[in-house]
Amino acid sequence: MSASNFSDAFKDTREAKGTCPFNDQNDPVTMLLRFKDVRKTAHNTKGFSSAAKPGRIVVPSEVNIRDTRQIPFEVDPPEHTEYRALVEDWFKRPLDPDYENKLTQIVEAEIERVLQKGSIEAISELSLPIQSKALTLLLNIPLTEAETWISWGTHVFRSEDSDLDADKASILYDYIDAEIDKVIAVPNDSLYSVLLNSEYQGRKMTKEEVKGVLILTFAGGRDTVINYLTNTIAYLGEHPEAIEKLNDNPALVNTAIEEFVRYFSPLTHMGRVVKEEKEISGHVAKEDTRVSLCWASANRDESVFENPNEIVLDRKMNPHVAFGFGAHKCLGATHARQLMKVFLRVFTEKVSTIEIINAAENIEDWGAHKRKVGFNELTIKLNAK
Ligand code: EMZ
Repeated sequence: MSASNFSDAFKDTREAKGTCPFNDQNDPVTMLLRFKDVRKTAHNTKGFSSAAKPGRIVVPSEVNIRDTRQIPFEVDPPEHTEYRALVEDWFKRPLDPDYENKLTQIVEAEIERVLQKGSIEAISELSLPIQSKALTLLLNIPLTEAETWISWGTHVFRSEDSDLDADKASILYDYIDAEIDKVIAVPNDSLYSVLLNSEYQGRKMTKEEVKGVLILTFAGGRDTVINYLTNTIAYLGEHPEAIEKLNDNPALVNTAIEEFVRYFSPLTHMGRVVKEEKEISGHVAKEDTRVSLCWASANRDESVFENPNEIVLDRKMNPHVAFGFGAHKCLGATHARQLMKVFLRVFTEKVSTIEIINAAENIEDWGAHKRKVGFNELTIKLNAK
């Protein structure tokens, strides 16, 4: 089986039924698998809420390891709209040429560094350092801070032995608390300071609210971005002709990144709590139960995407939902897209071929469905141009 093949785990159930149950820590969730149902439900923020107990809309649920509400992610309109407006401009900064240049320098340095080595493990030696260093730009803090985050590993709430690791999570919470206190004492130009000076409903944001935005910023784009980068490397390793095509044709990079993110769908799904009972593809969603919007399944829906299981680098119609849909669509998407673009540009400029030495798949377990989301290990050798 090839490393860069990510099969459609949900195909049969999506076509036959459209939904499937998953028992998550005795708070069952019904996964919605069809593109149409996923979009409609994501759009209906009144009937399907994100403002449940903190952690409950995440699958697996994080209610047992988190009390802080992630903002704006776990808030419904109209409050959501006001929070989102406070952070929207900041999260558009990746479009500034200066930001893009700095990001390019970071990615170049990381790729140069591993080109000097023999074989490398791509997640720990390339994807994780790139994700962490890029995040210093989004937060607008010194690059050296990334070393601490690299030491945390791929996911901030999950570890090798456990899907929900409270001890690991508290490292992040304590770190953010300490950073907030430092910035209160000595204000700077970072996201922390900007948030601490922001006004919500005519009053300053509280420390707890600022922490909520920061937890989301650290957690939301971590394993997702790391998996995206590693999976893309595996694809390029097995499709060397794509390296040349992308390097020769910069415009192709724009459609390719959307296609990779559709195909890999690094975030499998996200939950909602039902506020108004509704029938969806035969499932009666009862009040206060959970449903999940399965982005990964929707992105392979053959009624929307032609040849959904193929990577078509220049795919024209690509209304994927890998970054979510509706009011809650990914706040970090501008940063992620800029990183995806810069990475592909620099990588195809410097690397000629990739040898895949060892690949250990990371398989998510959603009860009846097992889904490959990335790798636990990807050992490779990069050959320079
Ligand atoms: C939450 C989530 C956000 C959650 C867009 O997704 O990402 C997950 O990886 C985290 O565990 O807490 O931030």
